[in-house]
Amino acid sequence: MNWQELLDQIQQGDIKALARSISLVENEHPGYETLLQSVPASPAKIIGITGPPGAGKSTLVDALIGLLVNAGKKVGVLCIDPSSPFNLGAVLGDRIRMNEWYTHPDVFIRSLATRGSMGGLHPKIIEITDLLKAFRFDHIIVETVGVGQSEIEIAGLADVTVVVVVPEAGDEIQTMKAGLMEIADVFVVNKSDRPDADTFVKNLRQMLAPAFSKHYNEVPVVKTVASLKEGIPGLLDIILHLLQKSHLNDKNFWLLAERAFYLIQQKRMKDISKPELKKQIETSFQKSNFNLYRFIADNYAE
Ligand SMILES: Nc1nc2c(ncn2[C@@H]2O[C@H](COP(=O)(O)OP(=O)(O)OP(=O)(O)O)[C@@H](O)[C@H]2O)c(=O)[nH]1
Ligand SMILES: [Mg+2]
Repeated sequence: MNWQELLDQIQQGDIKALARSISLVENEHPGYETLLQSVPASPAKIIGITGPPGAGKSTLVDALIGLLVNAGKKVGVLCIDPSSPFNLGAVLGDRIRMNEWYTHPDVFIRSLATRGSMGGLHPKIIEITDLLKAFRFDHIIVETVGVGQSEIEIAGLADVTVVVVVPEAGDEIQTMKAGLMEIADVFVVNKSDRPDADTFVKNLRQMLAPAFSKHYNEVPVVKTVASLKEGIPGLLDIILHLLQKSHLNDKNFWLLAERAFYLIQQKRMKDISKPELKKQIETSFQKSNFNLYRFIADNYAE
């Protein structure tokens, strides 16, 4: 494998080379680290879009792509489907929602199944976004369904995290508070064509108040009707403003630390599997005096 040639092709804007490199990294093709280690630093930022299933994330992304492409930008989009790779529902949904962009030369869209990784995100998500950066996209958007861990993890990946909710989710908002509320840089209340939208926005602002007692004013709440492309320019302005601001504080370094932590964790855990652990424990149990701490000290000493 000539990794340098592949990287050159990616940097020259060869979409096929990009798609191929993603597959190679996904499959951990021998030597793929060489490619990643050669990717030069890039100023491209990651916009994370998360929220409950069906909130209108893909419709919103579709509208954001439209604005960015019109402004002459190149956009890379990753849609992460937390369900099994056999559930094609969400992938098909992305296809339909972003149909217009699948063949556009300035847009690249890829759906990734999480394949039951530890958290909610795709196990190679950091690496794949770095490949998109090598392609010199101006903007990279990552859509994840906010269930379980994924919404927490997206905050460690994205430079700006947009949380999309819908007016009817009144009860849900209480339960997701701990997760989604803390990670949101911007709240989008989509489907604001619904009659109870204003009440919902008011409730959301109130709910944000205790959580962000000091700076809740800093978390904007934007009303949109993604299906009619309403409210999208305002949202994009806020996102771009926040991206710019993230240059100025040390959030950058926290994000890099977060990503490094994740990558180190993956590397260290690489050869450890639960079924294998169970087998070893069973064997060791049959000997005598099983002790979990001694088992670990004996078998997994640093
Ligand atoms: N009424 C209304 N419907 C909307 C709006 N935005 C999206 N929808 C519809 O909501 C449905 C779900 O939209 P998606 O964009 O697929 O939602 P999603 O959050 O990406 O869904 P998943 O990726 O499956 O979690 C679709 O039928 C959209 O047409 C909106 O602002 N108002
Ligand atoms: Mg979607």
